[in-house]
This record gives sequence, structure tokens and C-alpha cells, in this order.
Amino acid sequence: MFIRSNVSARLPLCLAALVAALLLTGSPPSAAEGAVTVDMRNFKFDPPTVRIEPGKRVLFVNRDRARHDAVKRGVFDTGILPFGESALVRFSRRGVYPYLCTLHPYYMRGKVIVD
Ligand SMILES: [Cu+2]
Repeated sequence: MFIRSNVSARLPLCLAALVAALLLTGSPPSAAEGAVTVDMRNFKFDPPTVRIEPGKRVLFVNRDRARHDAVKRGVFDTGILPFGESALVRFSRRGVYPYLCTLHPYYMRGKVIVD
């Protein structure tokens, strides 16, 4: 009885951790397959503009020691990414999505074109 309740209590936590790992940060290479990569490097998005088809994904990877994020309000928000962390964002609708790093908004900007 003790073992059963112990296991069932742990399971939801494991699933939550797995989902978070797959969807938000530290994605394994297979999860990012087919995604276009945008590096956050030297306080810039590289490349600053990417063009993708609807349904494709962009993998934002922070290569800087400084923390960054990538945000287009109302569309996507990677959350703050420390050095080495990444976030995968899927774009399902056509459009032009200018985004920025909210920590360095005046000079750290990029654009995703979905068409
Ligand atoms: Cu930044």
C-alpha cells in the first residue's frame, strides 16, 4: 500500500517534467528536427530574419553568458533562457512576426516570416 501510493504521487511530476523538457527547454535533437535555428549570440539574433512555412518551428538557442528571451507579445514568448538553454516555437499562421529580447529591447530584435 505504501509503495503504490508513493509511485502514483511521483508519476504526475515525472510526466510534467518530461513535457516541460520536450516543449520548452533542453529539447533533445530529435524534438527540434526540421526546425530553423536562431542563435542568441553577442546580443543579437543570428540570423536576424528567418523565413519558414506555416507549421514549422524555430529553435532559439542562447549562446551568450547573458540571459535572453524572444518575445512577440500575443504570439509567443520563450521565457528567459540562461546560457546554453533553448526554446522551440511553432508558427502555425502566416504572417510577419517581429520580436525582441525584453532584456535588451533596443538593439536585440529579429523577425520571423511565415509564408
Ligand atoms: Cu537579450
